[in-house]
Amino acid sequence: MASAPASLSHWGAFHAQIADGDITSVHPIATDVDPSPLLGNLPGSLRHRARIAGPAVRRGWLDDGPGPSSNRGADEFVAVSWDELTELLADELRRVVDQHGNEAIYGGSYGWASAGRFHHAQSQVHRFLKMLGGYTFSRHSYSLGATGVIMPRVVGTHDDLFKRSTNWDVIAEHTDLLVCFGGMALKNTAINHGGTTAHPARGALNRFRDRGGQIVSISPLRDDVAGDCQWLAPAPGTDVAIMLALAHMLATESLVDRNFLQRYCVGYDRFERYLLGLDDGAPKSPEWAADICGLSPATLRELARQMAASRTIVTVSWSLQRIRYGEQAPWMGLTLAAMLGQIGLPGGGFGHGYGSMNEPGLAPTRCRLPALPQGLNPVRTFIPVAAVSDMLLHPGEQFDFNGMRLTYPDIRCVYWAGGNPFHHHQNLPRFRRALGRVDTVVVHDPYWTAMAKHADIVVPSTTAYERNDFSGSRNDPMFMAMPALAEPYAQSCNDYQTFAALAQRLGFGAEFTEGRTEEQWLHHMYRQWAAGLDFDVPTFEKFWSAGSLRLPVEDGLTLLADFRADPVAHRLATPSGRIEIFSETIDGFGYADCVGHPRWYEPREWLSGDRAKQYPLHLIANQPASRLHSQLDTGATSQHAKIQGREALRINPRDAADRGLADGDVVRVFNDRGSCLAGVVIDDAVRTDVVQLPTGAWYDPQDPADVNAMCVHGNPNVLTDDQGTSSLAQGCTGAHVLVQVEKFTGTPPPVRAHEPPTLRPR
Ligand SMILES: Nc1nc2c(c(=O)[nH]1)N[C@H]1C(S)=C(S)[C@@H](COP(=O)(O)OP(=O)(O)OC[C@H]3O[C@@H](n4cnc5c(=O)[nH]c(N)nc54)[C@H](O)[C@@H]3O)O[C@H]1N2
Ligand SMILES: Nc1nc2c(c(=O)[nH]1)N[C@H]1C(S)=C(S)[C@@H](COP(=O)(O)OP(=O)(O)OC[C@H]3O[C@@H](n4cnc5c(=O)[nH]c(N)nc54)[C@H](O)[C@@H]3O)O[C@H]1N2
Ligand SMILES: [Mo]
Repeated sequence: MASAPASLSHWGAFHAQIADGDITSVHPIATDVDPSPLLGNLPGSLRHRARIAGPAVRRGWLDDGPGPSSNRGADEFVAVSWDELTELLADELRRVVDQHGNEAIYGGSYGWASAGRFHHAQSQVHRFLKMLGGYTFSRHSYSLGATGVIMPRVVGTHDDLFKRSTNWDVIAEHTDLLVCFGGMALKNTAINHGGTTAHPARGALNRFRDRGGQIVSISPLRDDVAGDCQWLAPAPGTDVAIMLALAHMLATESLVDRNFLQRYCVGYDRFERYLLGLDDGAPKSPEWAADICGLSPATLRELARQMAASRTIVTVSWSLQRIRYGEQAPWMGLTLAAMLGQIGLPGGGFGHGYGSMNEPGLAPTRCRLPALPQGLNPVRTFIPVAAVSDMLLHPGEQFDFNGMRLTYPDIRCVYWAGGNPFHHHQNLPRFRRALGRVDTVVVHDPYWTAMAKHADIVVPSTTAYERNDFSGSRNDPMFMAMPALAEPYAQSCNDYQTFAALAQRLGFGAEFTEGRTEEQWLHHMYRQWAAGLDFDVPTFEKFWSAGSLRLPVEDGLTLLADFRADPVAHRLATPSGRIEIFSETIDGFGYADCVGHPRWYEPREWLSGDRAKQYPLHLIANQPASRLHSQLDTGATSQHAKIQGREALRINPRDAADRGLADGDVVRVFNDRGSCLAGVVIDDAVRTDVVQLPTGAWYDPQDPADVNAMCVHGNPNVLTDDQGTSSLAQGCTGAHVLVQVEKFTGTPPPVRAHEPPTLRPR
């Protein structure tokens, strides 16, 4: 057994023990004071039976050729050689381009894949498809679909809200009160995009509390904040009404900082008319909000006064914008913070995503990171990322997005590398129907995920631990080498090699590889990067043998402190240069579902609506504590959290008793879109009328041939609504859905999610 040098994952840096080509155990690096339990998913992951051993083609596609098929996900596969795969795939790409044009390839390919700057699957697939002549692309993310559109319009940026957020140390030292809409879930601070090497959030919150700091957590789950806090559990999806009531209190009790609004914002007057109900006759008072959210007017009043009397940060989790009308919560949170007038003061103001990612609160590096050159996409057609089923089902139809009227292209080939739509997309029965319409689905993945099982052409990728790479994140001082820990599994190949072979066959091999091997690319990217820095870094060879490199960071940041200090020199990138509480631009779009100022909209999936009469439980489909999305669902940490092999559904004791449920039962969770099985955990940390079923259990249809089949494993996306946040952002709304839950009687069907499909020799 060999102990390998340190490597990096999205959820932490670690040393691994390796035996027989697999990771046998992992130990966090010594400097990580609060390592993530997600590391426990790595042992056994490299040789797991769910790995894709070699190239494979769906039987029906091989026999009948490209074309729409309802058999995706139910067919068997045929093993082919790499040569055959390359030929088939290159010919099919050529056919689609020749017959339908490059626009007919959807290379949205959204997903997190693995940490690593060179082998980053999305960078590889996008570079390749650009050189092929282009592809229909996607904009924004499932993470921040609404924020990514609304916040640049009203505060001039979305990235800087995270990258240049108020530092944890500043919060620990200066903040008195954290008012956390969506809580501040430490489970989510396990991870960061490019990898993460330290987890400072818990320690910072401990120091904050030791200084007397207080947390008010507004969330349906008590354990969204670890340790002491005031827990308020309103009806999910009503945060904007609560924020409005707090704003109403500030406005009517002369607690608004009008100097701040005057100097740094535009449009407060227009918003205040709405707030006070001058036009609609409905003041957004604590009484008004109480009817919506279920918190008492007294609680709201007291909170508003406490906020005005303290050094306060209003934080909004990312989950609050992953629901219908998701643009409103971050915009209204910012507006509330602006009314308090503390934006830009140490320990005061606004935060977005503390407890959503190990990024807000961490100091940004002073430099960019090495990157694979991407080139330009000759095709200009795109969709907002979560509109994928709409696009596939409605070619030629028009839709609204961010002030534009766009048309869905006619997609013939869907190309995915590094993501899992059967994890991330909503209404999976609908998505399966959408996938059935195209000629060809190509998937690169190391594992037989549901997306791979629904593909026509399956390309076995290596994992991050079977190749050399390096990685880092923009809010992490450590840039890490990621040396291969094991040989590639079976016939799996780096995505780079696959694209290089395809490019070769398609006639742009030299352009794609620039004549470099993996090793030469790492050297080249590092040197290019080093040459552009204004400080010295070691040679590549020295960096590689040291295993890591510490980058300079900007400590002690306060969000928008520079803007506060000088709003002219540091004007925001909004039309007015200021915070736009009223946006003329958005108002000018004329959307009914997102007007010129933040406001309350009644959603369909909520406890006080008509739909709740049939489906009376509000399901929170949040990020799993036991893994990253669907990744390494086979691992020990993920498996230990399952009940009878199914994803755990948490339910309040009262709601469980009403349904005669006991801990460990299997339940059917359903609505009119679909159903899944889950295992019961009864827990009073969950608000009444709410159930929680995290995302990430691999989709496992009881009858793979039936698009409407029940998922026997507990994937909540068979239930969620596939609708955008609004005409403005069209973001993902998967965080919430109404359901009913009943005890499942009889023998539950076996879970086959992690079993490979039937694979025949050629
Ligand atoms: N209902 C609901 N749905 C949601 C959410 C929610 O809150 N509620 N959250 C949404 C959010 S925020 C997100 S970000 C998405 C996440 O959705 P995804 O990012 O699509 O989910 P992952 O499971 O991370 O998928 C990554 C895939 O890449 C594969 N992979 C890893 N390394 C490599 C590699 O080197 N090459 C290739 N080719 N593949 C590789 C992994 O095996 C895995 O299958 O889910 C969204 N979906
Ligand atoms: N362990 C782990 N960490 C992760 C991920 C993962 O898969 N696993 N995924 C990462 C990714 S890609 C992203 S984008 C972030 C996402 O970060 P978030 O979107 O913030 O994460 P969630 O866990 O979906 O939601 C956080 C909490 O919001 C609360 N909440 C939900 N709805 C409401 C509501 O209507 N009102 C209020 N007040 N609270 C509500 C829920 O109780 C939930 O636990 O997480 C990242 N961190
Ligand atoms: Mo995300």
